Amino acid sequence: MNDVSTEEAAANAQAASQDVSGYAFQHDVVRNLICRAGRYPEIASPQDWYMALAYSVRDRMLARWSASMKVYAEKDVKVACYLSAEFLIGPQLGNNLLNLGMQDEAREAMHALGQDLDALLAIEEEPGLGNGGLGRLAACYMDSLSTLEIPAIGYGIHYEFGIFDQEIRDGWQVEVTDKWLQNGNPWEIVRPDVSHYVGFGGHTQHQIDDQGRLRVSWIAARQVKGVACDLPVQGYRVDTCNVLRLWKSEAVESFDFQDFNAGQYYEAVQEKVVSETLSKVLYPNDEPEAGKRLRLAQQYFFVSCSLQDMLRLMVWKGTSIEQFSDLFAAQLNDTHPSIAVAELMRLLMDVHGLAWDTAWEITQRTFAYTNHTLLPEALETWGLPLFQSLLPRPLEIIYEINRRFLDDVRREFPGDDACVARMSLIDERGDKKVRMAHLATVGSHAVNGVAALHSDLLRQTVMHDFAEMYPQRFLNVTNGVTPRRFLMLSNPGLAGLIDQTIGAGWRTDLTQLDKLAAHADDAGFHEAWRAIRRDNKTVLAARIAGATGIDVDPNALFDIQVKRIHEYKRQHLNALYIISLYHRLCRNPALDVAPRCFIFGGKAAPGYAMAKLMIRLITGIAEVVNHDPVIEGRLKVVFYPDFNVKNGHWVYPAADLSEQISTAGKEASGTGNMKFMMNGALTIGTLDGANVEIREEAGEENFFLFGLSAQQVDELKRNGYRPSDYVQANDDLREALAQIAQGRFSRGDPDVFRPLVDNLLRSDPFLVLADFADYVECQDRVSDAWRDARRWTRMSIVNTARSGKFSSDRAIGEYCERIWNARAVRIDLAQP
Ligand code: 26Q
Repeated sequence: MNDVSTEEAAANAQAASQDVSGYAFQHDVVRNLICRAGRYPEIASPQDWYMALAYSVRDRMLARWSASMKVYAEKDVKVACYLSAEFLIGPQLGNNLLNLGMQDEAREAMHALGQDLDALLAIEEEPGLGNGGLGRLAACYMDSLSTLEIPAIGYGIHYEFGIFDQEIRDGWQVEVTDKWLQNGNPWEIVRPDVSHYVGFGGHTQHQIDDQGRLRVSWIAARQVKGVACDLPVQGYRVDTCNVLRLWKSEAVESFDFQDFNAGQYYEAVQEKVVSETLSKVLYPNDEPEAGKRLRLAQQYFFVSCSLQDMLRLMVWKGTSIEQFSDLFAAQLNDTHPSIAVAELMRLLMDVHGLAWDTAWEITQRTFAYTNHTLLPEALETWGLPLFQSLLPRPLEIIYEINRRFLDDVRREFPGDDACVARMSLIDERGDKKVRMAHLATVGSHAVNGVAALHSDLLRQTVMHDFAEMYPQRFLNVTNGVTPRRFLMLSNPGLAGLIDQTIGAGWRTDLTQLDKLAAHADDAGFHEAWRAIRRDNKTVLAARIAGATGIDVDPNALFDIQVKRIHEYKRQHLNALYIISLYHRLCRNPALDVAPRCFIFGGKAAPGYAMAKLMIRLITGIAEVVNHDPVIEGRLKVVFYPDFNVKNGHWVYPAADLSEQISTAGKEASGTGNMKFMMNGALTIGTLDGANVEIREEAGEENFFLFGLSAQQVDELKRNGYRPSDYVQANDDLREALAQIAQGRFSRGDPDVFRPLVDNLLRSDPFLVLADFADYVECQDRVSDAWRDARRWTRMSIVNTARSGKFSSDRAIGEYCERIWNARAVRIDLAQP
């Protein structure tokens, strides 16, 4: 690292950040416009201005980044590495301005240049490098790591195509390719000099070296090069700037060349295409075909690059290899990176020459594993033939880990062969498979679930044997979300009111929001609270009108369910309630119902037919209800297309009611539930995931609870659940299902929803019908509460006041203390 240039950059950045007039910044923007885009102001397009502004902001971060890297290089620090196949980071410009404390300065500078900052913020394409909760969690955690001044690296994949864009045509979801890179990404720095080679296929050779030790070499059939694309992650109002390092795959030239010499030109080109395909596309979850060869290759590719990168940093720092786990903690975000356990063993032994026992100790000390699901169909496994052909050496290592591990199991549970079979890293029933959750668990010193209930169920069910054997290893870290993006950035009105009321201390310690509770009965505060929330609803209403043409009344109760579409999340339970309410009004048009606007958003996996049908059901209900004169606009139903992080910015602050209605025991945590709560929405929900803790914090009187508990769900299923019993017993439910089946919501076509209705009537795996009556009753309690505006506002304030626990800063604090043994390191730009 070159000290002089770092100091110069730091000095310049300091000078610039001290220039409160904003002139220096304005000057930088123009310089970037001219020097990077080759444009002059008079002809610059909004896109040109956006790029120039983004580069100017990036420059500010790079000064902090290099200052951070210099300290990490020189000091004895521990680096937290977050390994994740997904980072759903959302739009960058607004968040970076917020964290740098430059929002006003940037607004003024752009204004002086004749540009509107909001218009520039609006044209930013969001990098959709994740499916949903798990990817967004990784992004929130990166924000908190930097804000808490923890040295950290996020490692992932630089997908060329992220999650698809969703359009609604004729009521159906249509997937459109995500082209987030088409205008270039001003935030990333591509580093061709930071690259690693990753082998695939081929065979292994075993030899005894001159000291009598077994040495294994893997003669790979192909290699792929991974090139680092770095994104700076700026902490909030601190000088720490960490890095998100995403790997892009490239062909290895020398390999092509060899083939070419042999006259195999087309094979060589093919090889190149395959290599570059590796980081091409993010796989949607819930895809039956997603669990295939390319997905495993992606996982190994990014994991191997990341571990090689950590080893390179270690060697560069001059740390001895035995100290690896003192320098790095590595968190496995679900099993997607769990091949890391075998890969670190391979690198330590085959490349760095360590003995098995030493390598294993380092590996276990380095890794920790976060589980995000109990759904058996979502637990990753890979068939042995596929594994063998793609990763022969890692598979050998897995076999050896398993051999030693099963010896331990036999010592722990003597004579219990069934237990050995259950715990084995290899599932031997039917086609043999590698169980990635078992590999991650055995190779880690800590395994955590993502909410208290989830961690308990993990210990009681899928990880029961492991929890018996290693009770100390299992713990809970309840998820959190970043209050920077999801409160300060997206709800500036509310954030300002909170500042005025309790001071700004909550911005760095979210538990201070509880001071708001003292104002929960203050009439003046109520008025201000309501006015801001109404403004937010007006903004969302305008967005809805723009995207769907549907007019909604900001005075209505905004009842919102936004999340990926899945049967276990039960958007169809919500839909059935809307139908029943609609029928009630049709039967008795004079009924006094509180006006409600039901808003849905979320993507269905392209191959998940039932989820797509659930979207069609919602749009079908909207077509009927929104145009029925009997309703007189009292009910509105909206499917807001293309729900993503950016749209979330308008949605969460505008919600009165947050729908968290999954079948108890199925939603590991949920994080949307926390975003809604922070912004003052009340929750209607089951005792599932983090809802349990949300209710504990908010107080049961400020939470609308319904439905079977996880234990009751279990019992009902064990005793033989018969959905038809519930239909028999409930006229409204029968009527609602009959209307769907008759084609009332499918333009008269009775065939459209047949699979959905049949599924509910015959098996209803997620107990929609069993929970229906209680849900309706609970929704009626919601309506009653809403009629009493003072009561509702009080509950809304209390929800925000009690949301402090759900900051990702609290969660990251727990990971640092209980799992990573990582500490804050102060970065001071003024003292390079
Ligand atoms: C697996 C194999 C092949 C292709 C894709 C996948 C895949 C990709 C993403 C499987 C699952 C995911 C994402 C899962 C996810 O988002 N889980 C959610 O994680 C949140 C953060 O902990 C929790 O709050 C949610 O409850 C949980 O559903």
